[in-house]
Amino acid sequence: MNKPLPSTAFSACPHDCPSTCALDVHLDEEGRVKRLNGAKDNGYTAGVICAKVARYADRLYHPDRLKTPLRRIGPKGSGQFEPISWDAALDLIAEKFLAAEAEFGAESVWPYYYAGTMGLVQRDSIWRLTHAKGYSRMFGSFCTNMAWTGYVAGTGLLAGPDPREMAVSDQIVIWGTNPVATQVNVMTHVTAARKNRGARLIVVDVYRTQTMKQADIGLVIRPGTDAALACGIMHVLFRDGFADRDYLAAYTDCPDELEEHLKTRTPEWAAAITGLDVEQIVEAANAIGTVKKTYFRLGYGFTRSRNGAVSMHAAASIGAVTGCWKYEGGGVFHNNGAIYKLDKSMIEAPELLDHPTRQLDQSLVGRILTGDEAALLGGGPVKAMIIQNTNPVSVAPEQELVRKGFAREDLFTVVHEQFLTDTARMADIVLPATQFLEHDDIYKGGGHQYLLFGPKVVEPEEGPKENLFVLNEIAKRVHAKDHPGFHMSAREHVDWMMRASGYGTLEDFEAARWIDLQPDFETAHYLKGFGHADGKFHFKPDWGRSAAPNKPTDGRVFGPWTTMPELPDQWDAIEAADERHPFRLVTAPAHSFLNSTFNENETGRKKERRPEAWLRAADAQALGIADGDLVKMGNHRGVVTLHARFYEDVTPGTVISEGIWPNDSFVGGKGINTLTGADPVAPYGGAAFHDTAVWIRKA
Ligand SMILES: Nc1nc2c(c(=O)[nH]1)N[C@H]1C(S)=C(S)[C@@H](COP(=O)(O)OP(=O)(O)OC[C@H]3O[C@@H](n4cnc5c(=O)[nH]c(N)nc54)[C@H](O)[C@@H]3O)O[C@H]1N2
Ligand SMILES: Nc1nc2c(c(=O)[nH]1)N[C@H]1C(S)=C(S)[C@@H](COP(=O)(O)OP(=O)(O)OC[C@H]3O[C@@H](n4cnc5c(=O)[nH]c(N)nc54)[C@H](O)[C@@H]3O)O[C@H]1N2
Ligand code: SF4
Ligand SMILES: [Mo]
Repeated sequence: MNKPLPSTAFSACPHDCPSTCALDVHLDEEGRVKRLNGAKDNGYTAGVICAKVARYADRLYHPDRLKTPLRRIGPKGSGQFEPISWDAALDLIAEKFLAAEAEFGAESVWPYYYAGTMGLVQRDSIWRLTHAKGYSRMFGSFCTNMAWTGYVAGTGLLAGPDPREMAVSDQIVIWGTNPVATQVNVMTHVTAARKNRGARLIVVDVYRTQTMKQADIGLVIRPGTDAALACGIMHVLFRDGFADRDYLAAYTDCPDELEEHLKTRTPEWAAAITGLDVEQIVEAANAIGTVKKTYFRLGYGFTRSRNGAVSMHAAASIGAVTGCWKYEGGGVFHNNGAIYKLDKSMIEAPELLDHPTRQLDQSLVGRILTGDEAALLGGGPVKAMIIQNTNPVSVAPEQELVRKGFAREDLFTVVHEQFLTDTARMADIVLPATQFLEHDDIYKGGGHQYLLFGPKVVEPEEGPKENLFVLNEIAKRVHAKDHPGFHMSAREHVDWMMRASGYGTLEDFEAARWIDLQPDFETAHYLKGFGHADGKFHFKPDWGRSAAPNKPTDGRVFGPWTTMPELPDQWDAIEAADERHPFRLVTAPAHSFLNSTFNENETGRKKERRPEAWLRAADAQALGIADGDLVKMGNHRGVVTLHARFYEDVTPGTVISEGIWPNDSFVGGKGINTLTGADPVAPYGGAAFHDTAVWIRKA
């Protein structure tokens, strides 16, 4: 029989993951999506993607996908909705937004979004509406603030050596990230280096992750003590003659001061803080000191603490002491945000904002919706929201307040979603959203250097609409200031942005699939100077005044920033354990979920089993807790109920809970972020998701 061969389309992964994979999409004879693969000819993706995206057909054709707009008919959060038409939904949204504006001012409307899609058109068009109407702006703080602030404090720029250079490195240090779960492509290049060159792998984490299981040297430290480890390592580097003094003199701001300062930061000092043995610290320092081509891949995880910016800066400083930056396969990489010089003005229309508006902190959504004056920045209440690409009723900290806020009968909430998430369940209007294979967009990689086109591959069913459509339709109905961006398709936006940025046209882009924007070697390795005005790496950042890619526009500085250490040092700002809260909780990512995305998927859910608290048997038994017992875990923010599991590869007093599970998968319906704090981290905000003191007892 002559069966027609399945055809292939291409796209790019839209999810909030540093890998931003180039995808091949395999279609069946009816044009339905079957399976996704990593593009082999993309130098970073190199044919590999994670399992959850490979089986994307499960998500695309999931029976629970939202197909029609819904209007709430029961109490808030009851899950009782009735279908309505798109026109009726959009008209009602406009009516409510206009009413809020008339009574409470335009800033009572708060468009709220995050990176559920990383597509620049679909994710960021919400700014055009925000600017055009003078609605409250959102300060994004869930994810990157401490990491970017800390890295840029040192380098002056959010960019670094080509991530593909990991494959030609002699040693890779994976610090505070779990790439086997969170960005699998790092492991592709690490594995190549190990196979081809016998490269050594060093991993720093707070438990023995799947990544650490592959390491030659695995360092399990106490949460929030990375700067102590970094200082202990740098002490040995100076002491034992591993510091590259020529490099230090040419490329850094105050090497002598640093050396002097580190004299007391001995391995013994660092061991007492981190929980490591002195020998482990010395072994790691010797490894880093003797291998010139060392590539540091610094992640986000270790920065999600109240001292996170300081930890990132301290870890990044190690590379400036050894001078590993000079070598191909060496240097310190975190993210490539700064290499993409994109003109986003058609998408975001910043010129439409003609007066200052407040910038409400995304992570403080619970406090904001419950009327906290400080969080509201002294302004009036939030009365209406449109939410796209994020699930705050699960992922945001201080869930008790978040739930209370979203339960307000006087709050009008629109949630544009693919599934009936915990947040959508709280909405007044739910709008069905397309998935990335059903709309066009453009994506840039954080963990690499490609700009990728992600075209629509399949037609959505009747019902789901793309973000761009929803925003443009609302803009029209709320009489937003007009802008050409409100009248362009996603393809037209991509074409405009490519031309305006000097990267060619959509036509070229579509034919090429992606553009490699890797800067030249000398630039990427800062051999012509670092990003600061003086061209130096700064061991001594001007915390509170330093440049950072993501800080509030009104000059706000947060937390006890005036006590941030001048030079790399352990900073005592974490939520320390005390007698009443003897444990420190880290809410690490689950392999099969991506934040709360994919937790609708049966296969993934089965793999992850259930929400659990992993702690040492001795810690548990001292509380009369047996393996598998149901336990309560709590602090002043709230209490969650989940199962305990004995787990020995953590320091005493540390608890790991993997994954952001749907709230109803917890006994009692309260998710893990009931326990995490929203207080903005010094100096430029961010949420300390892995820095929580808790008590535990048998349920
Ligand atoms: N499978 C999966 N992939 C994901 C995600 C997911 O949830 N699941 N999330 C996506 C998103 S939004 C992001 S931002 C990235 C984040 O990816 P990563 O950069 O990997 O950051 P995290 O996932 O927060 O945490 C990574 C690791 O940091 C460790 N960690 C926590 N506290 C400390 C500490 O104090 N010191 C040290 N040394 N380590 C610590 C955790 O145990 C965890 O193993 O991943 C993306 N990819
Ligand atoms: N306890 C704990 N909490 C955390 C973290 C942690 O490590 N521990 N990590 C934090 C981090 S790093 C982050 S980035 C945040 C992320 O948290 P969120 O930004 O909420 O990300 P997701 O949970 O992935 O939810 C994204 C939602 O967007 C929807 N979506 C995807 N594409 C589209 C689209 O095109 N249009 C529309 N309208 N919707 C779309 C998806 O269906 C999904 O429900 O969570 C934070 N919360
Ligand atoms: S590894 Fe990250 S970017 Fe690649 S397919 Fe998976 S979620 Fe998407
Ligand atoms: Mo994130």
